Amino acid sequence: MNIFQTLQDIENQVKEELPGLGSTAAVETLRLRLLGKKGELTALMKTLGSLTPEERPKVGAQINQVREWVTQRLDEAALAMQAREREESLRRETIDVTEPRDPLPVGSAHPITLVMNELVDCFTGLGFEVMEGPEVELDHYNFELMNLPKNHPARDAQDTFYMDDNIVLRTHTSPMQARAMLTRKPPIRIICPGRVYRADEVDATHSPVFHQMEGLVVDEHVSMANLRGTLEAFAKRLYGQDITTRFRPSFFPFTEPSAEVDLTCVACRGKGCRICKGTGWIEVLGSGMVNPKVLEMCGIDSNKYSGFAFGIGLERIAMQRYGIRDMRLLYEGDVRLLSQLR
Ligand code: 2NL
Repeated sequence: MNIFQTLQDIENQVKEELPGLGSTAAVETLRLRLLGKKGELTALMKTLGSLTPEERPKVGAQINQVREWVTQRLDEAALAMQAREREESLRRETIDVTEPRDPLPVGSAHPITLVMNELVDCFTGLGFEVMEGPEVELDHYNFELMNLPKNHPARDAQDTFYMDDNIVLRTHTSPMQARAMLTRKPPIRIICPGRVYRADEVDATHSPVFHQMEGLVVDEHVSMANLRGTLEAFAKRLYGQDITTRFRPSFFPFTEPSAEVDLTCVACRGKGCRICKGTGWIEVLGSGMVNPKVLEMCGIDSNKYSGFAFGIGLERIAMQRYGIRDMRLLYEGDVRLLSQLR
């Protein structure tokens, strides 16, 4: 076949096919077909050997010219197509960062945390300071300093998780208050909220892990009247002005005298209902004047200073507040329940 005809044919192929090619990959396929090792132009070059020495330079120049022309056309096309492909992919992959996403489910604090925060607000508003401490405690702080010596029968009332002879999971937050008395000088006004542990079987009203908030005031001339006034203010602040307190004699080794404190039933405001079993009162906390023995063991002169203390169970308040009859519901983490209590 005529070489010039073939060259013309190659030029025509480029002119016809190039405009219709849709991708850089198609351009490269055409490049391979014409200029590759087994390409048409490469094949033509190989035929130069069969020409006469006079023809050879002229035909060789012609082939080179066409090859350069083809190379240029293909390069141009490839470049234009790359730019277009890039633009397209940018458009296709654009993310609209202003587009509203699916709503995230909103979490909330646990009922125990809500109650704890509320009580903390009440007491910090009355001038108390929050102190927190370890949940693993020395027997000395948890029991000895609270007037519960080893072999004292009252220890049995607080079934204790012993780590070893001297280390326990705290059965109340009192050890932190003992630290406060040991390290500070009166006036002391603190609350100690936190997790406490007792080796109880799980049932509707018991859990081996629960929460407590204790309060302690130590100063000169602190009296039972101050205790009652403080708890009255707390009750009214928490539940409203019509709520009051009722003190009943009780016993704790760490306070003397001691009192159980009832609040007006919040459900019936004192009229008597199922929740307060018709009495109009709900038992909410334990309290008393700090036993002078406890003051002395904690390095405070009981002739100069006196104090009051109280302990509030947070689970009980949360259960009353949210009408939960079974304590276990507070620990199961069932979102269907928790999402209703905010
Ligand atoms: C209850 C009773 C109470 C205390 C806790 C206390 C702490 C110190 C000294 C004296 Cl450092 N007392 N704490 C006093 C009376 C009662 O808790 O029923 N809690 C749920």
